[in-house]
Amino acid sequence: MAVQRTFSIIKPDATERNLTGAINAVFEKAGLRIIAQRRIRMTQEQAERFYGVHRERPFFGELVEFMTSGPVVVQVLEGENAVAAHREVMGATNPEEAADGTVRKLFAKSIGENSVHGSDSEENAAIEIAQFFSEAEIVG
Ligand code: DAT
Ligand code: MG
Repeated sequence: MAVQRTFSIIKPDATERNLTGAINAVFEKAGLRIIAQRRIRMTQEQAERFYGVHRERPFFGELVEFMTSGPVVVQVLEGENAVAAHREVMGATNPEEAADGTVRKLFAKSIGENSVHGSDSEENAAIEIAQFFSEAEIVG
């Protein structure tokens, strides 16, 4: 096991319901350390670039519209096996399939408005972190 970094977003459905602290508490309880964090309003260009891998999917337009609909909190999390540990504590994409105690089971409204994003690999984590943070902003 190795200490890793992963990229996380608290999505607009969660910031709208004032859940930033509650979600961060779940992350911290899972052993993840918040080593960078900023609240932003994503632009259309940022959201399209960030979710570029899903460009051809039928839900792409709706996804970009949702991610730009309100404030998000972008974060870098650090911990043992952080990528997998974060995905586990986030829960399945569809909250109806998410395990008890996960962020999505606790808070997500639907498969689209599912409260959190987490990188799916260490390689993608590095790419996603670099889209939003400089090394100087990350304090491990
Ligand atoms: P995850 O966020 O669990 O990595 P993903 O990468 O497959 O899931 O999809 C990215 C986001 O796109 C997901 O968090 C919510 C949205 N999404 C995925 N599948 C969807 C669907 N069938 N309908 C609507 N939105 C969807
Ligand atoms: Mg994904």
